[in-house]
Amino acid sequence: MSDSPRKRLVLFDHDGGVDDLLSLMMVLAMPHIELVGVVVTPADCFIGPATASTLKILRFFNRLDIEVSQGALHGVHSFPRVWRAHVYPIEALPILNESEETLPAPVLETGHEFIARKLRSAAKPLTVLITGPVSNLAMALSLEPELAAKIEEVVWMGGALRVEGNVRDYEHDGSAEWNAYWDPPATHTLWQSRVPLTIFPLDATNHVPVTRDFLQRLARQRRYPLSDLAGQCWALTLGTIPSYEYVYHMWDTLTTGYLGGPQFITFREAQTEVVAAGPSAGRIKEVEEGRLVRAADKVDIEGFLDYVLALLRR
Ligand code: AGV
Ligand code: CA
Repeated sequence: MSDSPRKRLVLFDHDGGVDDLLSLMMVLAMPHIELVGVVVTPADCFIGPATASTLKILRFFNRLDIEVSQGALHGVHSFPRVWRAHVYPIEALPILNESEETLPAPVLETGHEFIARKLRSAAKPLTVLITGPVSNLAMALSLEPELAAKIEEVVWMGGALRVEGNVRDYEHDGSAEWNAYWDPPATHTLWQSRVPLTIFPLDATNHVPVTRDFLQRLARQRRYPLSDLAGQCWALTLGTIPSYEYVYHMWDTLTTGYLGGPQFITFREAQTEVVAAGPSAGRIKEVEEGRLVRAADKVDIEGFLDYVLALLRR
């Protein structure tokens, strides 16, 4: 732990997917990042095992001093239950259960209260990294709009601008990405705020499938406990993928990797709006005069994968 003034302060809100927990490991492994708190949103997970997994990963890094909060807000559209259950085997992995050190309870504040307190009390602006729905931040900002001044940048995995979405649901046209679709009104609310928004839509994350070749390279460095753990997490995703996705992707891990390796990503400016309801609910579409966001677009895939492998060598 260190309070070096040159470290970037990051508040992380994730929703307990395998990809989200891998992102937590990456952020903890980045030397120039100071993680100031973690929120677990009950979206692409069941909250119990997702919170326990989060705490066990913090314990694995010897960072149980970092506070964890549970989100209390629920979106309009539930994630498929089979996806939400992916987190159960993670919590049970032997490598996360070797330690006998007692896990602390999460804080009593709910996710949006916790985010508000962390921003309010921050001595310098925070980066808010979100790899699930944005409900907690949207609520915190609508209750206290002045907190926007305490945010350096919001970095969010979500949206599908010029590519198809990944929602397959009744009465939906497939144009939305799941994190935006879980709570379309919250996504819409965040879009009305003035915080600098950097987004990682499917347009960018489609470039980074988790390939067998990548997993093989990870296996070769298995002697590093973090590589072993990460490899087991990714292995659990095999066989869980709907056919239209073909393979698991580095959705959240690409987004998180940007904090440590921005040079591997190319961005473009996009003017966008959020569809709040109806058959395209949660769609983020480009429109003239829309809300300006910085959208990840292209990825230096080789450079990025090398970086991830290096980060996991510990
Ligand atoms: O839409 C991508 C988001 C990311 O934050 N999540 C997964 C990542 O954590 C939803 C999702 C899309 N396809 C999925 C998802 C799948 N096949 N399994 C689990 N979650
Ligand atoms: Ca996620």
